[in-house]
Amino acid sequence: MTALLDRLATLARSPRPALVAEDGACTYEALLARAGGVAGALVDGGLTPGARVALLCEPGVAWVASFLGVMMSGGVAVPLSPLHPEAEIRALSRDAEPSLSLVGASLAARAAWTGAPALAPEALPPRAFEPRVDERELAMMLYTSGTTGRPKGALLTHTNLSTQAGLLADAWEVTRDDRLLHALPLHHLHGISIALLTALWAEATVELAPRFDRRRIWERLSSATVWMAVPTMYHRLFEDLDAQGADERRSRARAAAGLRLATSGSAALPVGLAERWRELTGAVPLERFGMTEIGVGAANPLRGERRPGTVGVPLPTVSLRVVDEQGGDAAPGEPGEIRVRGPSVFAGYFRRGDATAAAFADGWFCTGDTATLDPAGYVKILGRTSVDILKSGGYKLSALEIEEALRQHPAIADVAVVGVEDPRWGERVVAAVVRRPGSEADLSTQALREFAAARLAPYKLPHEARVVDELPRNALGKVQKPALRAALSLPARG
Ligand code: MCA
Ligand code: AMP
Repeated sequence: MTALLDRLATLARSPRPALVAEDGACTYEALLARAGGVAGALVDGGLTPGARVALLCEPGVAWVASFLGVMMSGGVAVPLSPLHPEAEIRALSRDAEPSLSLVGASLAARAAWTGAPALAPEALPPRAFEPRVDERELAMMLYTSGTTGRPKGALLTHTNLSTQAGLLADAWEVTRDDRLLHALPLHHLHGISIALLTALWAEATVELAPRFDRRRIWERLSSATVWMAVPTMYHRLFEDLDAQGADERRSRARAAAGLRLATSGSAALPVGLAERWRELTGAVPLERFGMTEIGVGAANPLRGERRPGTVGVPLPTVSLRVVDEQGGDAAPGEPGEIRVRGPSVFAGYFRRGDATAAAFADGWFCTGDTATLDPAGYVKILGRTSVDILKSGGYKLSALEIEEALRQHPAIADVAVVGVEDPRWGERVVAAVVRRPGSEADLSTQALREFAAARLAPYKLPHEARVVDELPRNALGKVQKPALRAALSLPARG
């Protein structure tokens, strides 16, 4: 058995509230019976251990029961997003080759996109199910964008997920008395493992918001003890707060100050935002650094000194180095690449032995993040080594993937995508396009967003499109993105 499933098995009779969501509320007992129903149906449906199961549901009880059910069945959950258009779901499903899919009733019309026989989780009768799964087996595959045009499937084992949930529940002292307000998407590690599984590990209650709705989050904060977010969410909450009258602002400040813990991750939290949160609540958000492939690597302490502008110190069991260009440990204060090793580090990329091999050096996972370590061990992230990886609103985006989608446009002869610093999104996506000679098509930002929306999730669409005569290229034909930025009068990257 696995540590996480073991713990959940002990909660199979727990009357405590597990979830409060749009599609209902349930106790741990009810949640685990529903998850057992999913696991049983998958096994009855012929699922073999290690086979992939696509998961396409709105956030809610059905999503969580489906996810836990796949884990219990010995299958590998592949969470897809209702935000993704048909072309993206089809492309990810072609890569994942799921044996079965679990598609929520409200999304039934999309079941065929997964290319697998679909079960509706709401229709499966609850039942007791005893998992027979080993820690070393795969539990989940998450698609993550990278330095290639196509997202890669990152494979996480039961050990990875158990370790991550246990580490964070300990570090953040999460208990059954906590209530986590959860508004993160459920197709990335932050929403799934860092937030949801950490809370379930501790028998806490999770309020799953159907989406991030600023007004609603302010309303619901007063009944929560824990809030986990990306920096853009803090920015959005302040935008909404600033639009309120004095009385409302005071009442919201009281609600936020009542939280036991507010965390920030997935992208750099600007120091100004952290300070505004401190003015409002008395404490800066607890900022931590994570990655799909490693879970949370470093975090500021719950009780000790939180240093704004840093992501804190490595968590227990996480070995973290900052490595200089010569491959040795960088001196304190000197920049280098963050490399990580330990039981939370993933098992590799699905059917991409080449990419997996390239991601490790001597057993250490190479994050592609540049950072310094100070003498007290605090990690300060300076940026990413690749110009082709952007972070917008906490989502990792591949410039190459967006370029590929825009290149399908008949009037676009050439295209390059760059990220530009932005107070709301962290980075804003700017596409420079070269018009095909003789074409008269509309290449405005709006027109290109509409064109690309059929191929890409809305959060990957360019915020801005600029038509240029040509792209600066070097002798090998590679686009010079720093020169392009300068030509567009865009600021250099941080
Ligand atoms: C929404 N839009 C975006 C983004 N989000 N555009 C660019 N980047 C985005 N991130 C688009 C919408 O489609 C819409 O377009 C317009 O912007 C305004 O949308 P709105 O609904 O107002 O946005 P929002 O709901 O406020 O969305 C912001 C958000 C969302 C809630 C912050 O981006 C989000 O959920 N981000 C979380 C990502 C995340 O979980 N990352 C974790 C990766 P239109 O106007 O055309 O309709 S895991 C990770 O990084 C590691 C493990 C870690 O350390 O955590
Ligand atoms: P993802 O691949 O979506 O899991 O995103 C992981 C990446 O998010 C990391 O490699 C970092 O570049 C970035 N990231 C996560 N947390 C932070 C943080 N607190 N500060 C800066 N960057 C972060």
